[in-house]
Amino acid sequence: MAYPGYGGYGNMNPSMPMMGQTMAPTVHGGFYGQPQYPAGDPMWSYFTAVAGQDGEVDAEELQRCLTQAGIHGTYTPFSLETCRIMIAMLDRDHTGKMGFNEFKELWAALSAWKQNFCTFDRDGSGSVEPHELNQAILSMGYRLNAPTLNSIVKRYSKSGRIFFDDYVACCVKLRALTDVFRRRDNMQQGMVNFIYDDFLQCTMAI
Ligand SMILES: [Ca+2]
Ligand SMILES: [Ca+2]
Repeated sequence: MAYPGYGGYGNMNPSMPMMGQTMAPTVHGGFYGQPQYPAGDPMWSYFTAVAGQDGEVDAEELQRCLTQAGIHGTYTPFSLETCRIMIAMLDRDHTGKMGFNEFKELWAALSAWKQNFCTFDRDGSGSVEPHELNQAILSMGYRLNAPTLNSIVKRYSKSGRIFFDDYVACCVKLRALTDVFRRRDNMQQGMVNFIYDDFLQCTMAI
């Protein structure tokens, strides 16, 4: 199956920093042992307050801060399980927690996903229908066939509806697995060779 270039992978937020671009050093000391951040990054002080002493955000801290920030709006706050998925999926440096860049990436993605969800949840009931989840996924730029969309719906729906929490878990996973795949797909043809351990490493973390 041919992909229409990168667009086929769902490049929903092109303005966000991607892996490989110049970003702030990691929380653990940067290059010379001292973290350096762009002066006045409004997220930094918020992040350090959330992260606490260890300088990184774990699932409980993430759940607390997302609930307090009210990102879920009128919807049910995120479950701890979804917060675990968010961390597992966006934990690029494999610390098991979220550093500053990972946190910022999640934050930007969450706002976009919520906006997208709201456009489909017109009556504000907190859930969307399977065909609306399909439309949402396609509107993010992913090109998936019907059987794939069906299996996603089966996995993320409850009594035929998809709730905001599950919707976000679905978006996180789709994005992270697509990133993993895309990074290995040198020819951009939608085809990759995985060795067994590599495949498990990519998918079992979820
Ligand atoms: Ca912490
Ligand atoms: Ca991390």
